[in-house]
Amino acid sequence: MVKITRLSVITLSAACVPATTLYTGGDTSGCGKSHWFNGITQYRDIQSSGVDRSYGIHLPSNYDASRQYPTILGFHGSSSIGFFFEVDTGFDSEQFTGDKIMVYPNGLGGAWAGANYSKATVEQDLQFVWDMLVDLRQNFCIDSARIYATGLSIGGGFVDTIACNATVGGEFAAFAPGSGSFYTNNDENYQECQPARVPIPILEIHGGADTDVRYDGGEGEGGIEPSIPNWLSRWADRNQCDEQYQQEDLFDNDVHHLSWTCGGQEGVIQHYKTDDQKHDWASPDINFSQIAAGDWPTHISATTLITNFFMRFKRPAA
Ligand SMILES: *[C@@H]1O[C@H](CO)[C@@H](O)[C@H](O)[C@H]1NC(C)=O
Ligand SMILES: *[C@@H]1O[C@H](CO)[C@@H](O)[C@H](O)[C@H]1NC(C)=O
Ligand SMILES: CC(=O)N[C@H]1CO[C@H](CO)[C@@H](O)[C@@H]1O
Repeated sequence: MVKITRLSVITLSAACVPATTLYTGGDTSGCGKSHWFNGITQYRDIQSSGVDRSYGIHLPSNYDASRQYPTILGFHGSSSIGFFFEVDTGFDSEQFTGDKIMVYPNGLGGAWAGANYSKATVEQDLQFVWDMLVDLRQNFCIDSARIYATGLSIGGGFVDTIACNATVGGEFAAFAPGSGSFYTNNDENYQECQPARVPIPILEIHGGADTDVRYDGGEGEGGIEPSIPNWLSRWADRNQCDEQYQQEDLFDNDVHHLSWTCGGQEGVIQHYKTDDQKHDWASPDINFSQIAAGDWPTHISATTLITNFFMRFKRPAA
């Protein structure tokens, strides 16, 4: 918190100086390189931990190689690929990312590390994220203060795994799992999760009717999962948030929005519980993840909420 000692001087300058100094350390060697087929997803192959990996990248249709763009990585659910996450979420549409770079990594064996069925180890997948960030910065014009991660199901769980690793997670400004299955960092006293800084902005959206990754936790397909309230309270502890969160009940009490104030900053941790939603991506327009889960559209759009959440946060300088 800024302690105001000389009111007249400080209030004048406060209006034009950002509250925190932003990170400017990211490699910008990819700026100035032009690309073909902007506005259409392209695929890139990289080697990571000696294995062939790939990801899709969607540039704005009017991509300007001299402008640094916010960049969102979207991690798909299990038995899937980046393409399906792209279609289910609609992140590529102009209203969400007309002015951003979208990245859709592909997991080994259609999944991400953390579950007992995962093909990659946590170390391998974290290394892949690191190597992908290097490749992105060397080839595209990335704003390193505005890199974000979202994901669905095990992809959401892996977003949490990234957030808990100081080195790799430290590269990101904010995180947002959807219907996350949180298989990692569930050690007894929760000491394994070591985020890069306090606070780490994080938003989770979860269906109360999710029978795959149950709101109350327990045995999941790939291991034991914490209850969502437990997972949230752990992040509230790590982020040194006020104990009491704000809750608003929306849409005739079908949707519950929880918000934590951390270090005086409102809404650093946020959560939406949609009572009727099953295991899928929350959206008012039906998508394939809802059809696969035998579900219907819901009141809220995870894509809108997550995009708006991300845009509030930038990575501070170390
Ligand atoms: C983060 O992940 C990398 C890659 O797996 C690993 O080498 C490193 O030890 C991890 N760092 C921390 C602080 O856990
Ligand atoms: C993975 O964990 C779940 C939940 O504990 C269990 O039901 C399943 O049998 C395990 N699968 C494997 C391959 O170990
Ligand atoms: C297949 C399909 O209709 N997908 C939709 C799922 O929801 C997103 C976001 O609301 C839409 O953009 C997709 O078109």
